[in-house]
Amino acid sequence: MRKIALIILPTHNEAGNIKKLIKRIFIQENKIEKFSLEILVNDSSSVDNTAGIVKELIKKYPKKLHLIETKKEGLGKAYYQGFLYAQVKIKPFVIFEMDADLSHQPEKIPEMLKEIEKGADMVIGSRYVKGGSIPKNWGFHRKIFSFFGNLIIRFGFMKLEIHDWTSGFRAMKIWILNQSLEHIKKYSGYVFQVALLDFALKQGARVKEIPINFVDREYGESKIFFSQYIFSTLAYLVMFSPFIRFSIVGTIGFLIDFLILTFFDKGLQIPSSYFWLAQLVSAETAIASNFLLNNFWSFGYKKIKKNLFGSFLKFNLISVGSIVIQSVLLQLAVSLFGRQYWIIAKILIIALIIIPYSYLLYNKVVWNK
Ligand SMILES: Nc1nc2c(ncn2[C@@H]2O[C@H](COP(=O)(O)OP(=O)(O)O)[C@@H](O)[C@H]2O)c(=O)[nH]1
Ligand SMILES: [Mg+2]
Repeated sequence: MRKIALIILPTHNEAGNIKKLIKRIFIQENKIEKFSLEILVNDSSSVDNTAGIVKELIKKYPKKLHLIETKKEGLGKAYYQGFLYAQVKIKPFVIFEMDADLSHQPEKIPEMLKEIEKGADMVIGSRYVKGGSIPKNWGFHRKIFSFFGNLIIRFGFMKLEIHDWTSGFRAMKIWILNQSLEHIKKYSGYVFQVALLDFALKQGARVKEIPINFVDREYGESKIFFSQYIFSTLAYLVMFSPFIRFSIVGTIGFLIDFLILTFFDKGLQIPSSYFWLAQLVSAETAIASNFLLNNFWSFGYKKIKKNLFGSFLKFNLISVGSIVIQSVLLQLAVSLFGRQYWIIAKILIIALIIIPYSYLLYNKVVWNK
């Protein structure tokens, strides 16, 4: 028996595109061995008879073409409703997200399914890998937003290996959706694409990108609102990026270290010869606080439960490593450029070396789920 691969097409006024697209999708079945294709159109408040055209086509493909009609509440909401319907009524093995304006080429569907067969949990049709592209005639601001938006997200999540976070052409195994529906429910606009991919990665999904050439729509117009998109994406990053949380935790650690040392100095007025001990206590308290906050918050999605102490020791070693690196580099900088530059040198060393060093090692050695 062939498994079902369901393509969800959200539509809002796509009368000029939908018929052509559905035909082109079903033709792909000839090139696919292991799956049968079905389509679910979620049409929201179209006034150009998009739903009427789909209803006509259902007569031709009664078992394979489905339609739901909903209120227009944004792309994320439209997919969410489609996923729910699919989960209950269609039970596919793979679900595709795809724009209905012919920007995404149905001819890529067989290749994406091949990657699923080879073991990927999610396949992204990517505009930003070798061989992929965005339309040449896109306005300057749209190119900039799309390109830099992706770059910021890649660095924000420190997941450089994924190039196209906002692509709306994806195939994924149903388990990803079963697990992430609760999480993505809150995101109605385009940021939902970012939320879904972020969540899938945190669940351990194997993600594969294949190049696509994104074609500009011929009929109708784009419904994207850039300002809203940018704002919600940044808000999502601040809330969920482990890297940004890790940076906040680091700042808190710095303040703790500083406050405790000040307390020893001004509050307890310890003798000067005991400063080393005070520094030891304050640094270790900061390290412990960093460890706990990272475990329960920054890396909460891969929290360590067993052998917490062993992990804390590793965490300490990495922290000691960062102090040693700082000492060596600061000494080097002072002897090369002169001692008047030590503050700038220290800031640069922390930003360019210590933060990436510790983030990487914490991920690889301590929280290495
Ligand atoms: N059901 C539904 N579909 C939508 C909504 N907003 C956009 N779409 C569809 O989502 C797809 C992508 O939208 P589009 O405006 O082309 O975005 P762009 O390609 O990023 O400019 C198209 O198939 C639209 O018809 C919505 O609120 N509800
Ligand atoms: Mg489009």
